[in-house]
Amino acid sequence: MGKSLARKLIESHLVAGKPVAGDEIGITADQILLTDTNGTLAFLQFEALGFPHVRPPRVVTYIDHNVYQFDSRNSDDHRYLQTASRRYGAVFSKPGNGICHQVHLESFSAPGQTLLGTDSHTPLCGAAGMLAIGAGGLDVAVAMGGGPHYLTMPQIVAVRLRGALGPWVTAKDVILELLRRLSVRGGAGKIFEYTGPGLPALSLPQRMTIANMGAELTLTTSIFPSDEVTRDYFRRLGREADWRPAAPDPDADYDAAIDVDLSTITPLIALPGSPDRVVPIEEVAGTAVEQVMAGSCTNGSWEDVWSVTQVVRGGRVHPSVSFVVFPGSHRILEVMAREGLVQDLLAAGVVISESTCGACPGIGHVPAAGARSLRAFNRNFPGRSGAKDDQVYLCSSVVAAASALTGRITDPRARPPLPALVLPADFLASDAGFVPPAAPGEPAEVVRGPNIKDVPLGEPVADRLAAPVLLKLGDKISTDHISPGGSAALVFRSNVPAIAEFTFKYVDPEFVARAKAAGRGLLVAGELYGQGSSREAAAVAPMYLGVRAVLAKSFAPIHRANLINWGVVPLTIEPDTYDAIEPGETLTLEAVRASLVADGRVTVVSERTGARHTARCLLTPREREILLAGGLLAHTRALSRA
Ligand code: MIC
Ligand code: SF4
Repeated sequence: MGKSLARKLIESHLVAGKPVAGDEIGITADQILLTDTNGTLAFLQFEALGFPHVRPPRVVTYIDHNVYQFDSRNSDDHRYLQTASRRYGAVFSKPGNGICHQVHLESFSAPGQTLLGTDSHTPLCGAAGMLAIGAGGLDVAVAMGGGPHYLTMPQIVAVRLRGALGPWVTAKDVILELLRRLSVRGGAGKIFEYTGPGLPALSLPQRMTIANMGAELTLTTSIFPSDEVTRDYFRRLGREADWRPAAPDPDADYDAAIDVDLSTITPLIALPGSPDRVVPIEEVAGTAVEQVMAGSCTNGSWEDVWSVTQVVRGGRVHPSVSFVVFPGSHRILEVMAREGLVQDLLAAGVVISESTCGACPGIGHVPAAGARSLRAFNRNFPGRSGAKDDQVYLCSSVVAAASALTGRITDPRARPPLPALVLPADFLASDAGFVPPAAPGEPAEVVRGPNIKDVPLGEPVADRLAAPVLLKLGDKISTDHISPGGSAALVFRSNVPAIAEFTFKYVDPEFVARAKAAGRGLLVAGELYGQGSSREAAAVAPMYLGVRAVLAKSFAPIHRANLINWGVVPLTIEPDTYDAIEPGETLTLEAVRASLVADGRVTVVSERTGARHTARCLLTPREREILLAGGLLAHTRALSRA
């Protein structure tokens, strides 16, 4: 039997373990990307680990989230990232140069290579035949120093595409359809590898949208082959020399397969609250919206902004709607200007933002109380837009554009079909937004502003832990619930004591005070605890507030890795244990260390009822050492003292 593309890339980068689904493997990263949110802590940890220089051939630091620099503390972090990048060997991408994933694909992606990023949508570069994985900052810091990236070998699932998309149906609808079928849990522990006769009809930007939003399925990553479509795009980017073919064997073996007939997909909408609450557009057509947003790392390609322009050209954004477009990169904005799109959008009353994440994680354009916001973005977890009780719907770029004109969610199929897409002859643009690292021997000082605080250390796991349940949560708690976005919080990603104050802000405003008063605490949750972003703040902030273990029915993989890296015990519990636990009660975790070493079965005793439950924490030997020591930094410190 032949090999899938994902397996080939894993095997060619394997440095530890056996690539058997479910086993721990270690792979090398050829490329790394950092952002100005998680990347700051990652670089601080890289320094704390004592590495002299980045080891992978290509490391790029992007200022893309806090681009508006609302506060000098953002700029402090950016200056730190710029000077640290220069000193330690990373390319620096200036604020406004674009959103990491889009820019990375355009300027650095390389078919057949691996990419590790501090952001959960790093898999976007899988569209160009890379094995691209998102991780927490500490894991990325280790890989920056040349260490392997450890992960559980995923199952590799073939997604067999056939047919072609109909008029007004887009790649966004393909990924929303997968979310509708499989839910946000459906991809945990899996890689989706796209194959089949429908593939050549999907452009590279369409593949980017699908690979990007695979993160919402909780996939380890998504991958497309690098074929003639990829080559054509690389040629237009002026990077044909970087193009390589990358494909599965014709008789490739997969762990499972999913069939998707592109011709049967229709325009879809995700209802507020979760990207998998997907319904056909007919169910919500006519709903009034006050805000429409398009762009972001999911729908910020030239093709997206071109289709938006086609829809609004000659029209006028509805008086009650604010319509903002976030181009994915400065390059795209430059091509938009060259090709006349900027003029057409402005004439229709569209606001063109700097190329930044902006409204997507709640940085600016926060909706009014109760207002409905329709977004061609990827996430709509409650509160993510920066407003409590927000009403964010997700859709494609063309649905966004058609709705911006009418002020209501609008099915674009009533309109005549879009003209066939004609790509510009090239996507060549200025590279002035990149700053190279210092040449060898050139002096480069790292500047730490007042917002940069020391990175806290976790504590070794206690042998016996008696602590109150600080919060009992339901299913699908996202990292946006745990450590919310928004400009007020995001300014503190390099300042753990300060960002800790935002923990569970929208879920329970009393949480922080309660945790501080208790000194030590536990969290109890349902399925898929920690889904969504790779943000380490969602692990380190609760740890800083005294959370020593999370008892959940299941965990999102990146968040579980982050908890271990910060010395917080991730315990899996059965539904009846979950049901039996009351918020506020004290639980005793008996012989924790010994149990983690023995078989990972930890006895949990309720002080209230005396009931004894078993929770499980199955660890690899590497994870066990890290967790027992109180996390990766504490573990590394202990090793260097030994
Ligand atoms: C997101 O989309 O949630 C973010 C903001 O890009 C995060 C990164 C972060 O929180 O720093 C992600 O996706 O990992
Ligand atoms: Fe930025 Fe949104 Fe993409 Fe995250 S999902 S990288 S916040 S645009």
